[in-house]
Amino acid sequence: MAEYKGRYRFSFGPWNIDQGGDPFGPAVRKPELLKKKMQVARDLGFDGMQWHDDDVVEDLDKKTAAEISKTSKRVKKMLDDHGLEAEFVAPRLWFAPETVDGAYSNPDPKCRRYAIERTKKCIDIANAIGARNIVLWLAREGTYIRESKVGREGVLMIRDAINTFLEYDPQVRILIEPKPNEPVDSALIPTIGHAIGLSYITVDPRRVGGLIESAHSILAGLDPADDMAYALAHKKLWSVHLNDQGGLKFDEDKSFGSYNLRRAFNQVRVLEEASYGRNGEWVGLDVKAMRTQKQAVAWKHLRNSKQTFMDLLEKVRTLDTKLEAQFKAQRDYEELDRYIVAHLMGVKA
Ligand code: GLO
Ligand code: MG
Repeated sequence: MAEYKGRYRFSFGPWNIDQGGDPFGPAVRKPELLKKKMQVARDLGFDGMQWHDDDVVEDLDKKTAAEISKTSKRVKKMLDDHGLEAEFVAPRLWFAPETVDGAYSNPDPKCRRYAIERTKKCIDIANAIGARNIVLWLAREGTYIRESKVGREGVLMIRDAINTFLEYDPQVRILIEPKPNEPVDSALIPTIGHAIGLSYITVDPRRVGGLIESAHSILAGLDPADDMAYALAHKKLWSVHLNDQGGLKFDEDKSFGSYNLRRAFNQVRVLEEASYGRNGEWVGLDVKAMRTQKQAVAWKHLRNSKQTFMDLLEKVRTLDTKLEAQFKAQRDYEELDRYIVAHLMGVKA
């Protein structure tokens, strides 16, 4: 067991208190003001918030540099007033007409230029609200049909874009959030292994790392705890989006641990044992309220996810690792299996 018993810092983004719309039905809740979302964060004991560039500056594409700076400062002040920090800003590169067929890997050079300029604005916003990290969720960097693009070229275009950002701001750190599909059929950077591989072919690999979302690993058929372990081995797990997922479905963003408690336990364990957080890493909760949830209580998924993390942390810290070592030495994995299940249920093995 690691000797570091750090305090975990939690964050979520404004999109995690949403209106409940889905591809088959409209919004079922009214939008909440940013101020209200910050109050929820503060009241639930979160330490920070995550941002899309246009969560900070609405209609970003239409704003001048002076307007961007002024609005960012206002949001920074709101954060300060609520005692919250900004963890990262992510460019929203999946909404504009220029990003219909991808952002950095769009076959049209004009569209690629748009994506790069938009990301530079995102970096400026991050600096203005006190975040050193930007997150690239590469939503549309991929294909709907394999023959539509040359995969190798697409990967190198993404690398070139990342190099541009590393050179644009010598301090910025770039966290790639991989996802295998949705909205595209097939992503160019589908897993953390791809993201880390990509980091090594940039001009400054020390400033390119990863953010792992549980659901995205599961959608790739992988175990999120193993994905986290892989990134930790490379010293490149710089943030997480904990949530849960009922198998290979759409990206459900369920509350952490709500579907598979043991899988959640192993994620907390891998983080704890690697002293995650010691270098300032955050625990982000990328969870959504169920569509059935009424307006007034559409924040409980955040409270519950954080509480489940803390409860599982207690389970990690009270695990009898001597007993576990004995089972391992005897190669009695059936006994180990039952011990873990019993420990999670709080019953005798
Ligand atoms: C979608 C992603 C998305 C990102 C967010 C920040 O599947 O999880 O919510 O986390 O845009 O980059
Ligand atoms: Mg996410």
